[in-house]
Amino acid sequence: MRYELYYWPGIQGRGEFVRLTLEAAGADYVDVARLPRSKGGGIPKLMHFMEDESVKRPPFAPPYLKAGRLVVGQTANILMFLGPRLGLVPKDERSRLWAHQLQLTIADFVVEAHDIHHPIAVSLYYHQQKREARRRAPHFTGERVPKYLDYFEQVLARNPRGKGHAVGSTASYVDLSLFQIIAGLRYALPRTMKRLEPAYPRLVALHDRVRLRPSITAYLESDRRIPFNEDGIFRHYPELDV
Ligand SMILES: N[C@@H](CCC(=O)N[C@@H](CS)C(=O)NCC(=O)O)C(=O)O
Repeated sequence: MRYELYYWPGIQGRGEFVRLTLEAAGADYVDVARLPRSKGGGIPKLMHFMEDESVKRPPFAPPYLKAGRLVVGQTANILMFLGPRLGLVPKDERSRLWAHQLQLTIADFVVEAHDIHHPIAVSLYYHQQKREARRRAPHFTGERVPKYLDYFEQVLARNPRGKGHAVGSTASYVDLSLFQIIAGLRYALPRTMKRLEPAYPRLVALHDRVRLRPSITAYLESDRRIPFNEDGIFRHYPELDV
């Protein structure tokens, strides 16, 4: 199966949770919008599934994944689809539901991480909502980041199968997403993370283990990994790192 990932070509964004999963498994995939138009890629190709009336089950927003004739949208839904196929979630139903529950919680966190720099409207630039962003920032860094990280640290601590995984005794797509959360927060909020990280040894160790998976190390060093930047979800605005 050759998977087609459809996501904005210039950012890690939500697409990165899918890229990490495909890369960790060594799956055969194309990052369609990153291909040149001459090779069937680009933004028009991305827009097609959302805008063309011939598409009967259109996704609302990227990322979405095409697998044969199936088009799956919503990050957590894509990962729920890919997990069993790529061996990145345990097979039993309870574990799959738990993984999905954790991934939906990660999706909630991603919204909040985005809204720190876009507290008023997605359609406005950061500089048009800077005042409100500065007002929101200490609530995010002081209340919400610790609340979510406390939760995920507890999830790791309480996993009865232990061994530093979020779900069961083997690596899952949730581990990969937690890696991305820590990496993104370190980029966006280095001062906050320096202050907070000592309280989260399990999350930091999980991040390090994921980074050292040979397939992930190779991916992070390749040009398939788009660097963090100020167009994505995790943006480094020092004035918000309070
Ligand atoms: N809940 C969806 C959110 C998708 C989403 O917000 N995608 C962003 C890019 S990361 C987008 O292009 N949104 C366009 C819009 O909301 O109008 C998911 O997790 O996949």
